[in-house]
Amino acid sequence: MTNTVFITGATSGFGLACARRFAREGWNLVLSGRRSERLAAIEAELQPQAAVHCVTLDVRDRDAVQAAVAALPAPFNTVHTLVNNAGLALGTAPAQDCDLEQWQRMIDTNITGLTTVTHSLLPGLVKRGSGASIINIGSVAGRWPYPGGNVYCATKAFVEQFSLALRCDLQGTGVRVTCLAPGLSESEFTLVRTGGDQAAHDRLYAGADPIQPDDIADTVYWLATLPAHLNVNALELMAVSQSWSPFAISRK
Ligand code: NDP
Ligand code: 8X3
Repeated sequence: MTNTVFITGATSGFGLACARRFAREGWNLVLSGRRSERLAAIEAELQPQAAVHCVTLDVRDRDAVQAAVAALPAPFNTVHTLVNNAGLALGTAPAQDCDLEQWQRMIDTNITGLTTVTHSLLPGLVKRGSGASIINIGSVAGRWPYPGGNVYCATKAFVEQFSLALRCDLQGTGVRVTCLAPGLSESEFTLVRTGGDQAAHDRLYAGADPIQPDDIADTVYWLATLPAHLNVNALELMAVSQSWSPFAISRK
Protein backbone atom coordinates (compact mmCIF):
# COMPACT_ATOMS: atom_id res chain seq x y z
CA MET A 1 0.00 0.00 0.00
CA THR A 2 1.27 3.50 -0.82
CA ASN A 3 2.00 5.52 2.30
CA THR A 4 0.28 8.82 3.04
CA VAL A 5 1.92 11.87 4.60
CA PHE A 6 -0.09 14.72 6.15
CA ILE A 7 1.84 18.00 6.10
CA THR A 8 0.68 21.19 7.80
CA GLY A 9 2.01 24.49 6.46
CA ALA A 10 2.68 23.05 3.01
CA THR A 11 2.35 26.37 1.16
CA SER A 12 5.94 27.54 1.65
CA GLY A 13 9.33 26.87 3.22
CA PHE A 14 9.90 23.52 4.93
CA GLY A 15 6.36 22.25 4.34
CA LEU A 16 6.44 22.88 0.59
CA ALA A 17 9.89 21.29 0.31
CA CYS A 18 8.60 18.26 2.24
CA ALA A 19 5.61 18.02 -0.12
CA ARG A 20 7.94 17.98 -3.11
CA ARG A 21 10.28 15.43 -1.47
CA PHE A 22 7.53 12.96 -0.57
CA ALA A 23 5.88 13.46 -3.99
CA ARG A 24 9.15 12.50 -5.65
CA GLU A 25 9.00 9.22 -3.75
CA GLY A 26 5.39 8.63 -4.83
CA TRP A 27 3.72 9.02 -1.44
CA ASN A 28 0.09 10.13 -1.21
CA LEU A 29 0.04 13.72 0.05
CA VAL A 30 -2.38 15.57 2.28
CA LEU A 31 -1.28 19.20 2.09
CA SER A 32 -2.71 21.96 4.23
CA GLY A 33 -2.28 25.66 4.80
CA ARG A 34 -4.39 28.80 4.79
CA ARG A 35 -3.49 30.10 1.31
CA SER A 36 -5.73 28.12 -1.02
CA GLU A 37 -4.40 29.65 -4.25
CA ARG A 38 -0.93 28.38 -3.37
CA LEU A 39 -2.32 24.96 -2.52
CA ALA A 40 -4.02 24.79 -5.91
CA ALA A 41 -0.76 25.61 -7.69
CA ILE A 42 1.16 23.04 -5.63
CA GLU A 43 -1.48 20.40 -6.34
CA ALA A 44 -1.15 21.08 -10.08
CA GLU A 45 2.65 20.87 -9.82
CA LEU A 46 2.78 17.61 -7.86
CA GLN A 47 -0.14 15.64 -9.25
CA PRO A 48 1.87 14.11 -12.08
CA GLN A 49 4.07 12.44 -9.43
CA ALA A 50 1.69 11.63 -6.60
CA ALA A 51 -1.91 11.60 -5.43
CA VAL A 52 -2.58 14.95 -3.74
CA HIS A 53 -5.40 16.03 -1.43
CA CYS A 54 -5.30 19.70 -0.46
CA VAL A 55 -7.15 21.16 2.50
CA THR A 56 -7.37 24.88 3.11
CA LEU A 57 -6.94 24.87 6.84
CA ASP A 58 -6.06 27.20 9.66
CA VAL A 59 -4.62 24.92 12.35
CA ARG A 60 -5.97 27.30 15.01
CA ASP A 61 -9.53 26.36 14.04
CA ARG A 62 -10.28 23.23 16.06
CA ASP A 63 -13.60 22.44 14.34
CA ALA A 64 -12.07 22.85 10.89
CA VAL A 65 -9.11 20.60 11.76
CA GLN A 66 -11.37 17.88 13.14
CA ALA A 67 -13.76 18.12 10.19
CA ALA A 68 -10.91 18.01 7.65
CA VAL A 69 -9.41 14.90 9.24
CA ALA A 70 -12.82 13.20 9.53
CA ALA A 71 -13.55 13.96 5.85
CA LEU A 72 -10.29 12.61 4.41
CA PRO A 73 -11.25 10.39 1.48
CA ALA A 74 -9.49 7.09 0.66
CA PRO A 75 -6.58 6.62 0.16
CA PHE A 76 -5.69 9.74 2.15
CA ASN A 77 -7.48 8.58 5.31
CA THR A 78 -4.76 6.13 6.32
CA VAL A 79 -2.09 8.61 7.33
CA HIS A 80 1.28 6.99 8.00
CA THR A 81 3.34 10.13 8.71
CA LEU A 82 2.26 13.43 10.20
CA VAL A 83 4.57 16.41 9.69
CA ASN A 84 3.50 19.07 12.16
CA ASN A 85 5.23 21.98 10.49
CA ALA A 86 2.78 24.94 10.43
CA GLY A 87 4.12 27.64 12.68
CA LEU A 88 5.44 31.13 12.92
CA ALA A 89 7.33 33.71 14.92
CA LEU A 90 5.99 37.23 15.22
CA GLY A 91 8.19 40.11 16.31
CA THR A 92 11.67 40.44 17.75
CA ALA A 93 11.00 43.04 20.45
CA PRO A 94 11.85 42.59 24.13
CA ALA A 95 8.98 41.02 26.07
CA GLN A 96 8.15 44.26 27.84
CA ASP A 97 7.45 45.93 24.47
CA CYS A 98 5.56 43.08 22.80
CA ASP A 99 2.06 43.02 21.42
CA LEU A 100 -0.06 40.53 23.37
CA GLU A 101 -2.02 39.73 20.22
CA GLN A 102 1.17 38.47 18.54
CA TRP A 103 1.98 36.31 21.55
CA GLN A 104 -1.49 34.81 21.41
CA ARG A 105 -1.19 34.04 17.68
CA MET A 106 2.08 32.20 18.24
CA ILE A 107 0.60 30.18 21.09
CA ASP A 108 -2.56 29.43 19.10
CA THR A 109 -0.60 28.30 16.04
CA ASN A 110 2.55 26.66 17.38
CA ILE A 111 1.03 25.04 20.46
CA THR A 112 -2.76 24.78 20.14
CA GLY A 113 -2.74 24.15 16.39
CA LEU A 114 -0.03 21.50 16.61
CA THR A 115 -1.76 19.69 19.47
CA THR A 116 -5.17 19.83 17.74
CA VAL A 117 -3.82 18.30 14.54
CA THR A 118 -1.97 15.66 16.53
CA HIS A 119 -5.06 14.79 18.59
CA SER A 120 -7.17 14.43 15.45
CA LEU A 121 -4.74 12.12 13.68
CA LEU A 122 -3.51 10.06 16.64
CA PRO A 123 -6.20 7.35 16.57
CA GLY A 124 -5.44 6.61 12.91
CA LEU A 125 -1.69 6.65 13.48
CA VAL A 126 -2.08 4.20 16.36
CA LYS A 127 -4.13 1.97 14.05
CA ARG A 128 -1.29 2.11 11.51
CA GLY A 129 1.11 1.12 14.31
CA SER A 130 4.61 0.00 13.46
CA GLY A 131 6.42 2.47 11.19
CA ALA A 132 3.93 5.32 11.60
CA SER A 133 5.56 8.65 12.53
CA ILE A 134 4.83 12.04 13.96
CA ILE A 135 7.53 14.55 13.04
CA ASN A 136 7.14 17.79 14.94
CA ILE A 137 9.07 20.84 13.77
CA GLY A 138 10.56 22.43 16.84
CA SER A 139 13.47 24.84 16.74
CA VAL A 140 16.81 25.61 18.30
CA ALA A 141 14.75 28.44 19.82
CA GLY A 142 13.07 25.81 22.02
CA ARG A 143 16.44 24.93 23.54
CA TRP A 144 18.44 28.13 23.44
CA PRO A 145 16.85 31.40 24.58
CA TYR A 146 17.78 34.60 22.75
CA PRO A 147 16.79 38.26 23.09
CA GLY A 148 13.42 38.92 21.47
CA GLY A 149 12.64 35.19 21.31
CA ASN A 150 10.35 35.22 24.37
CA VAL A 151 7.06 33.49 23.47
CA TYR A 152 8.36 31.98 20.21
CA CYS A 153 11.16 30.21 22.16
CA ALA A 154 8.61 29.00 24.70
CA THR A 155 6.25 27.60 22.08
CA LYS A 156 9.09 25.58 20.57
CA ALA A 157 10.14 24.29 24.00
CA PHE A 158 6.57 23.04 24.27
CA VAL A 159 6.93 21.22 20.96
CA GLU A 160 10.00 19.34 22.17
CA GLN A 161 8.61 18.30 25.55
CA PHE A 162 5.22 17.39 24.05
CA SER A 163 7.04 15.19 21.51
CA LEU A 164 8.98 13.37 24.22
CA ALA A 165 5.93 12.93 26.43
CA LEU A 166 3.92 11.60 23.47
CA ARG A 167 6.54 8.89 23.09
CA CYS A 168 5.78 7.70 26.62
CA ASP A 169 2.07 7.41 25.88
CA LEU A 170 2.67 5.73 22.53
CA GLN A 171 4.91 3.09 24.12
CA GLY A 172 3.98 -0.28 22.64
CA THR A 173 1.96 1.13 19.71
CA GLY A 174 4.88 1.26 17.26
CA VAL A 175 4.19 4.94 16.49
CA ARG A 176 7.35 7.05 16.44
CA VAL A 177 7.71 10.67 17.47
CA THR A 178 10.55 13.03 16.61
CA CYS A 179 11.14 16.67 17.42
CA LEU A 180 13.25 18.11 14.61
CA ALA A 181 14.83 21.36 15.78
CA PRO A 182 16.42 23.43 13.01
CA GLY A 183 18.42 26.61 13.41
CA LEU A 184 18.81 29.48 10.96
CA SER A 185 16.93 28.50 7.81
CA GLU A 186 15.95 30.51 4.76
CA SER A 187 12.22 30.51 4.07
CA GLU A 188 9.38 33.01 4.44
CA PHE A 189 9.88 32.78 8.22
CA THR A 190 11.68 36.13 8.62
CA LEU A 191 9.31 37.96 6.28
CA VAL A 192 6.42 36.72 8.43
CA ARG A 193 8.22 37.53 11.66
CA THR A 194 9.02 41.10 10.59
CA GLY A 195 5.71 41.87 8.87
CA GLY A 196 7.21 41.67 5.37
CA ASP A 197 10.58 43.41 5.87
CA GLN A 198 12.58 42.14 2.88
CA ALA A 199 15.70 44.04 4.01
CA ALA A 200 15.62 42.25 7.39
CA HIS A 201 15.28 38.93 5.57
CA ASP A 202 18.22 39.74 3.30
CA ARG A 203 20.40 40.95 6.22
CA LEU A 204 19.78 37.86 8.32
CA TYR A 205 20.71 35.32 5.67
CA ALA A 206 23.43 37.27 3.80
CA GLY A 207 26.70 35.34 3.73
CA ALA A 208 25.44 32.83 6.34
CA ASP A 209 24.82 29.88 4.03
CA PRO A 210 21.73 28.99 6.09
CA ILE A 211 19.81 25.72 6.12
CA GLN A 212 17.56 25.46 3.07
CA PRO A 213 14.05 23.96 3.05
CA ASP A 214 15.32 21.07 0.92
CA ASP A 215 17.78 20.16 3.71
CA ILE A 216 14.86 19.88 6.12
CA ALA A 217 12.78 17.92 3.61
CA ASP A 218 15.59 15.39 3.12
CA THR A 219 15.87 15.02 6.90
CA VAL A 220 12.11 14.63 7.37
CA TYR A 221 11.96 12.03 4.61
CA TRP A 222 14.87 10.15 6.17
CA LEU A 223 13.12 10.17 9.55
CA ALA A 224 9.86 8.90 8.05
CA THR A 225 11.59 6.03 6.28
CA LEU A 226 13.94 4.80 8.99
CA PRO A 227 13.59 1.13 9.85
CA ALA A 228 10.43 0.72 11.94
CA HIS A 229 12.35 -0.28 15.09
CA LEU A 230 14.21 3.06 15.27
CA ASN A 231 13.04 6.33 16.83
CA VAL A 232 15.02 9.57 16.70
CA ASN A 233 13.69 11.36 19.76
CA ALA A 234 15.09 14.79 19.00
CA LEU A 235 17.36 16.11 16.31
CA GLU A 236 18.95 19.55 16.26
CA LEU A 237 20.31 20.90 12.97
CA MET A 238 22.32 24.06 12.47
CA ALA A 239 24.07 25.67 9.56
CA VAL A 240 27.83 25.41 10.09
CA SER A 241 27.88 29.22 10.23
CA GLN A 242 25.70 29.26 13.38
CA SER A 243 26.79 28.48 16.95
CA TRP A 244 26.39 30.02 20.42
CA SER A 245 27.44 33.27 22.05
CA PRO A 246 28.62 33.93 25.61
CA PHE A 247 26.09 34.79 28.35
CA ALA A 248 25.11 38.45 28.49
CA ILE A 249 26.13 40.24 31.71
CA SER A 250 24.93 43.71 32.57
CA ARG A 251 27.18 45.66 34.95
CA LYS A 252 26.53 48.55 37.32
P1 NDP B 1 7.35 29.69 6.28
O1 NDP B 1 6.80 30.99 6.75
O2 NDP B 1 8.02 29.65 4.96
O3 NDP B 1 6.22 28.57 6.33
C1 NDP B 1 5.29 28.51 7.36
C2 NDP B 1 4.12 27.66 6.94
O4 NDP B 1 3.20 27.57 8.05
C3 NDP B 1 3.36 28.22 5.76
O5 NDP B 1 3.05 27.19 4.86
C4 NDP B 1 2.08 28.76 6.38
O6 NDP B 1 1.02 28.59 5.47
C5 NDP B 1 1.91 27.82 7.56
N1 NDP B 1 1.08 28.40 8.61
C6 NDP B 1 1.34 29.47 9.41
N2 NDP B 1 0.30 29.71 10.21
C7 NDP B 1 -0.64 28.77 9.94
C8 NDP B 1 -1.94 28.50 10.42
N3 NDP B 1 -2.49 29.24 11.39
N4 NDP B 1 -2.61 27.45 9.93
C9 NDP B 1 -2.07 26.69 8.96
N5 NDP B 1 -0.85 26.90 8.43
C10 NDP B 1 -0.15 27.93 8.93
O7 NDP B 1 8.38 29.25 7.42
P2 NDP B 1 9.23 27.90 7.65
O8 NDP B 1 9.07 26.95 6.56
O9 NDP B 1 10.58 28.34 8.03
O10 NDP B 1 8.51 27.39 8.98
C11 NDP B 1 8.01 26.09 9.14
C12 NDP B 1 8.18 25.67 10.58
O11 NDP B 1 9.57 25.62 10.89
C13 NDP B 1 7.57 26.63 11.60
O12 NDP B 1 6.97 25.84 12.62
C14 NDP B 1 8.77 27.39 12.15
O13 NDP B 1 8.56 27.85 13.45
C15 NDP B 1 9.81 26.30 12.09
N6 NDP B 1 11.22 26.72 12.08
C16 NDP B 1 11.68 27.61 11.17
C17 NDP B 1 13.02 27.96 11.18
C18 NDP B 1 13.57 28.99 10.27
O14 NDP B 1 14.65 29.58 10.60
N7 NDP B 1 12.97 29.26 9.12
C19 NDP B 1 13.98 27.30 12.08
C20 NDP B 1 13.36 26.38 13.01
C21 NDP B 1 12.04 26.10 12.98
P3 NDP B 1 -0.19 29.64 5.23
O15 NDP B 1 0.36 31.00 5.46
O16 NDP B 1 -0.63 29.36 3.84
O17 NDP B 1 -1.22 29.22 6.25
C1 8X3 C 1 13.63 29.68 13.96
C2 8X3 C 1 15.08 29.74 14.30
O1 8X3 C 1 16.82 31.02 15.63
O2 8X3 C 1 15.29 32.30 14.22
O3 8X3 C 1 12.97 28.81 14.79
O4 8X3 C 1 14.52 31.31 16.26
S1 8X3 C 1 15.42 31.15 15.15
